[in-house]
Amino acid sequence: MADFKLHCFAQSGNAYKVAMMLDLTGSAWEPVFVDYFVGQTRDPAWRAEVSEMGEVPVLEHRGERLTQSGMILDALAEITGRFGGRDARERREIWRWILFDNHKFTSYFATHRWLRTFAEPKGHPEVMAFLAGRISNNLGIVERHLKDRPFLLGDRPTIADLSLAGYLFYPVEETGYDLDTTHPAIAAWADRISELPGWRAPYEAMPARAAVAA
Ligand SMILES: N[C@@H](CCC(=O)N[C@@H](CS)C(=O)NCC(=O)O)C(=O)O
Repeated sequence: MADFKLHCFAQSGNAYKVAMMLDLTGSAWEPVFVDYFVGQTRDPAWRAEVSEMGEVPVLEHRGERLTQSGMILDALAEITGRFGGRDARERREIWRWILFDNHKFTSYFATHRWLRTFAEPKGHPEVMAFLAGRISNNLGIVERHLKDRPFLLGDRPTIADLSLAGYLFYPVEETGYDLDTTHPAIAAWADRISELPGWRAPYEAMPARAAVAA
């Protein structure tokens, strides 16, 4: 029987951060498909029952419902004893990167991908240009940081890596970013994460329906 139930859909990189952690820790988990593309997360009944914030991921564990990927990753690090900080300094460093990720790294990258690939109508060119500028700056920051260390905190992967990498395993046709060409340190880091035992790509780990205009 599954210890964890993850409310998710495969196109969600935020849900994927948690799916990746569950896979890498060898946790017994099962997905609960959320039909985002027909508006399930905007359904008042779903919000009342599953998440008042109207977002996945939602993780069910022992009668508790956890939301917000960063907080869920932190809880899973505590529950599994894996990928967390070993001392207070490391725990602060992890949160520093998760906050940067949620505010800037994932948020602009995911919004850009959404407006480019799934939204109808597609994003206005001026909006896309604004997002591209922010993404370029943020990718540059992470690229520089990873030039001389294999993972964000150094030699060992942590939940900070899983948070920031959440959207980097989707096809280039979806994201519009070929990081192998433009950001080699980030691409090598993503490869290192994908080589960890138990890793699966987003469309293998979580259920999907073909995207339709939401
Ligand atoms: N800060 C949140 C972001 C979660 C989020 O944006 N989830 C998206 C899917 S990737 C969602 O469920 N959106 C639902 C909606 O906008 O209706 C986290 O990290 O968990």
